[in-house]
Amino acid sequence: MQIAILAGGVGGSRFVRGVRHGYPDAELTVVVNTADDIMLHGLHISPDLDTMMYSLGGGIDAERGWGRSEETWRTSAELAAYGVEPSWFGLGDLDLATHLVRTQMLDAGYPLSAVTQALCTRWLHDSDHLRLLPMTDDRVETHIVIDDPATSAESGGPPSDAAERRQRAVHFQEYWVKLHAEPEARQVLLVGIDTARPAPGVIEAINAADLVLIAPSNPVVSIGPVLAVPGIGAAVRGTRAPVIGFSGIIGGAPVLGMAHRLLPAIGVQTDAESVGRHYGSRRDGGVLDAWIVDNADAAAVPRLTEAGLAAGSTDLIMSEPAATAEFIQHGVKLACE
Ligand code: GDP
Ligand code: FO1
Ligand code: CA
Repeated sequence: MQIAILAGGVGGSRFVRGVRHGYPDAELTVVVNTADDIMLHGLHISPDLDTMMYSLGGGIDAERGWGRSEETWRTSAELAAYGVEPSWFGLGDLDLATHLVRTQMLDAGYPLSAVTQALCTRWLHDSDHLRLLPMTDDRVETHIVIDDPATSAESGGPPSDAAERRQRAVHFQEYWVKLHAEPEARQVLLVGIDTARPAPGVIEAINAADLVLIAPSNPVVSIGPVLAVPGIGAAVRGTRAPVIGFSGIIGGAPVLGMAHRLLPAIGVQTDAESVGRHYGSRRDGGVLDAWIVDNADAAAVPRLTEAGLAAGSTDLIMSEPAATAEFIQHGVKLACE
């Protein structure tokens, strides 16, 4: 069996570990968001790819959910001592080696997909039957438009009307890590998405899959960019495989992260039903056949069914791979009935 999974970082990797547990013999292809990627200190950093790679390879810091286990921060401290910015993004000493290898290979002309494959040879083995693909080899960056606080400072008070209010776009990492998602997100921009092409193997994996699974990853900044790469959304809409999505929003809030700060900016309420409707039923031009919500959101199931989705509720907490596998199998069964 071949399973294609669309995913982001922390939530995505927990989900993939559940898929691995539930389908030990399947060939898994994980299409990973790269719109969180950022260039810092001349290095190309791919947080979601690295989170996925370290998680599946046993090198993740389990408590943080990102970065390397047994990490140290001496290089970051030295950079700070030189006054080198940005100091708000922590690059661990072990993690830095990954960014150095990636950047060197990219500079030498290898595409990100080939670099990812090379990095993964250390962490994954052929016998894992698990492949990580970046959504694209092209540069795409999520930027968040916020009100520029400098505007009100300059004019000595808050702007009098919306037209006067100046805005600025910050990289998603700046919004999340530096600004802690505190400023209201006015708009989410996927810079570079229009001309991005799916990385080699992505469309083939979706077309050849027996199952396509959409992880409970952030709908705005993880799954959103993957589906927005021209050709990927269409492949998901057109595949012969059932497409099953799992909600990362439980009881009106994300289990972790900042989805509730970003969903309003794309006009979607922070609840499992609204996210399911946002992805939409393939019957009506969306990407889903089935949408699985947590028991806390069971009341939405009849409405989702009416909206053309095979919907069901179950316990969606990814406490350990076995529990995750259980809800994934529940979703697959529901979709295939
Ligand atoms: P990121 O790229 O590191 O932000 O991670 P993802 O985008 O892959 O996943 C983040 C999303 O996973 C958040 O919106 C969370 O609500 C969701 N998530 C995290 N843990 C769980 C869980 O145990 N169950 C469910 N259903 N969703 C979760
Ligand atoms: N998250 C933080 O909150 N602070 C950091 O300093 C930080 C550094 C970092 C370095 C490498 C990496 O792969 C991830 C890192 N993250 C950090 C996590 C990352 O910012 C986000 O959680 C994801 O991009 C959201 O998916
Ligand atoms: Ca991410």
